[in-house]
Amino acid sequence: MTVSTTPTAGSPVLRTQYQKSVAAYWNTNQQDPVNLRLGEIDGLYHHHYGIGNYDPSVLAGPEQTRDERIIAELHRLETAQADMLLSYLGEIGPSDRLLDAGSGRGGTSFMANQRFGCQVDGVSISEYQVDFANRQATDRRVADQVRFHFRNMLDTGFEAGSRQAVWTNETTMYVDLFELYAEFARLLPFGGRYVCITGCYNDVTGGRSRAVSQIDEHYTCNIHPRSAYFKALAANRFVPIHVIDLTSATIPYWELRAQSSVATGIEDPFLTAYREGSFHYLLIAADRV
Ligand code: GPP
Ligand code: MG
Repeated sequence: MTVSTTPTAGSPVLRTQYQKSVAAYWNTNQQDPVNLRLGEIDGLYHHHYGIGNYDPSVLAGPEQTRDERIIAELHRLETAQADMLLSYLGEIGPSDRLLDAGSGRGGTSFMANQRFGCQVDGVSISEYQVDFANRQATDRRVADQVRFHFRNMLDTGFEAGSRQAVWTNETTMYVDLFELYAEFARLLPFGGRYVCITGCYNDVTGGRSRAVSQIDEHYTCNIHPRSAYFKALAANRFVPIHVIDLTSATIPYWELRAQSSVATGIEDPFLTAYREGSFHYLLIAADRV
């Protein structure tokens, strides 16, 4: 057996039993049509949700092509979510370097490269995802600019101050936020930007609701309270500049997904959690000072 290590630290990529179980989930539960059929549309494979209103005509048109229209619409909303995240990275030039922390099958990384023309590195603790995304990079002829690495976002091994911006697109529920932001503070120079889209539970309504616990169980994750983000950012020299509650913008995506052939069963817990107010879908953009 080989134990892959990060180049600088020499420590194993998967450090804990929990991380091994998360990696096992993403290495094996990968054939869900909710992700593959959407990705096949244009080769952007996302592992995050969507925002914006759906076009109601997708439900009204001819029955035989209805599901196809819904799938294309879900994909459009997921791409809109990634576009919004990227629009908060600030001024990025072709010579800047970006980090996608928890890069999945690479969708947001490829969009960033397209948008800014710069180099992007993605890290994931799933070797399946890293291989998949690197194959996509080759197919898209951007393998010299967009690279995916089997590395831990808590210990990326990249050089200190090497990134103009870092983002997490729905990945922070797998890690300790204090450890994560300590690593990002190392990677970003003064004035660097961090953007996060996440689901977090509502401190005002109390602890994890039943619906939030069901989401945790489904994905083997640990959704953090909203407050944890701001405590961990402040403790690591990050100052929020934008905080946007996207909860109402993501509900239509879940309503549409619930009516599609690619629904996975997690739609009801998301809709319940958002509607009852126990859970928020948040964008946070913060500057490293
Ligand atoms: C999965 O995206 C996203 C997560 C596991 C993070 C959890 C997010 C929260 C907001 C709590 P996916 O595209 O792999 O999920 P699915 O297969 O359900 O579409
Ligand atoms: Mg998905």
